[in-house]
Amino acid sequence: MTITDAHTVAQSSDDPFSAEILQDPLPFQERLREAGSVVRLQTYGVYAMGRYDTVRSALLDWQDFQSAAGVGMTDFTREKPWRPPSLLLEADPPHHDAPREVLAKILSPRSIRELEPVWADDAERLVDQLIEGPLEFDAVTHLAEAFPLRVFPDAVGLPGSDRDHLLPYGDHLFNTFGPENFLVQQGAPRAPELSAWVNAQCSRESLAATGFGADIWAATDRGDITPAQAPLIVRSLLSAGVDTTVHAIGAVLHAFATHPDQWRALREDPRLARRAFDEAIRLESPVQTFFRTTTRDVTLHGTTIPEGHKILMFLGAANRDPRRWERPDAFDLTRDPSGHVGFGMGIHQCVGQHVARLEAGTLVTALARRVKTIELSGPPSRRLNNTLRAWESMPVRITLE
Ligand code: HEM
Ligand code: OVM
Repeated sequence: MTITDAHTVAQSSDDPFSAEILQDPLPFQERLREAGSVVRLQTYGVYAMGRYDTVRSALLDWQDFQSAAGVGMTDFTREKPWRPPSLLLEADPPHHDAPREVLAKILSPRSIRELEPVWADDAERLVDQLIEGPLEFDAVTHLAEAFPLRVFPDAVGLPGSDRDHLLPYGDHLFNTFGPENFLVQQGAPRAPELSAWVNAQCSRESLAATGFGADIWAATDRGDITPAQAPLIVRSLLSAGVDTTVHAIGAVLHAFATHPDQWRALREDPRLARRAFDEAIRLESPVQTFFRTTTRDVTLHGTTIPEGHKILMFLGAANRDPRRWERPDAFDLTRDPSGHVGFGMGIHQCVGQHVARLEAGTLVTALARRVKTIELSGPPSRRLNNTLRAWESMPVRITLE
């Protein structure tokens, strides 16, 4: 990484989508923050930012940094996207407004309150089931995947038993926000089949009479959105709602398994469950990156990003920026993690964040009731993904009260 003067842009020859950096992105992220506010990635000819202030400002500035050209590396104004663009994630105002308003209402804290007792009960039953078996198990399959796959498709109103298709679909989708590298190539053969399956779940007829899916279709009856928009908005839930929470729950479980003092603190004060989840999101940033595209020449701290260029925002780097966070690498339940950008910021800030917090909150609370200690019983392994910071497996051992 060379740092050049203020009139030319800092450059980096690192490839953040290489297997080596995806395996452990933290050293690269530090180099990125240190190199400057805006750094050009020579491998791809795109710009990158990793400092908290810069990432936060860019997220808030949707006028200069648009999403409609795609939030991956592909520029939708030059290249055809692999699937029709999302009406939320890959849209700008005014098109973004109506879908966002509809979904924000359906997923608001108030609307999802009725799910709390249901999910709390589901979480207790999952934990009860689990602790009847061996007390050494894989926390990815048995908890991080099992719980979201049990509760979220039900809440959307998906019928059927093939809900496990959601995981490889999401894995591939999040890979496609990066370059067309080995990870995209690995996922490509199954993509048409998985995509067709997901699209088929989005019609009014395939969805249950109640649930988030039905709520989205009901908004067409009121004229809040058009019937052509509804299936794509349901698709957003199925795209963004599963792998994210799986790896976020993985993150909080890993944090507790490696910080026994924090687990004890949680058990003493179970109200800390939600703070623990946000602190784990800050620390791990399960969604590591998103791109924007400049709508004009934008000058930041002396560096001009020309119009029509892609900028890669490192949420993960911003969430560990020592300029913003004290002891950024510590998992610390006495800290206030609010203001982290793990859910984004501004008009695209995660519309599903209350759902995610409810899922994790009910699961962590159920675990804290029964589980006295949780520790790694072997080395966990990463699942590489161009966007997600994910676990493939996490062997743990628990002891009970
Ligand atoms: C947007 C992260 C869970 C649905 C976002 C964004 C981030 C994010 C960073 C901002 C994208 C941008 O600025 O371009 C996460 C994380 C989750 C999570 C870390 C889990 C802990 C969920 C869930 C749902 C969901 C459970 C659905 C129920 C969405 C949608 C958007 C979004 C539809 C697009 C919103 C818009 O563009 O207006 N999420 N998400 N997410 N998220 Fe989440
Ligand atoms: C969508 C979508 C897909 C992936 C992620 C996301 C994190 C949204 O289709 O709207 O937000």
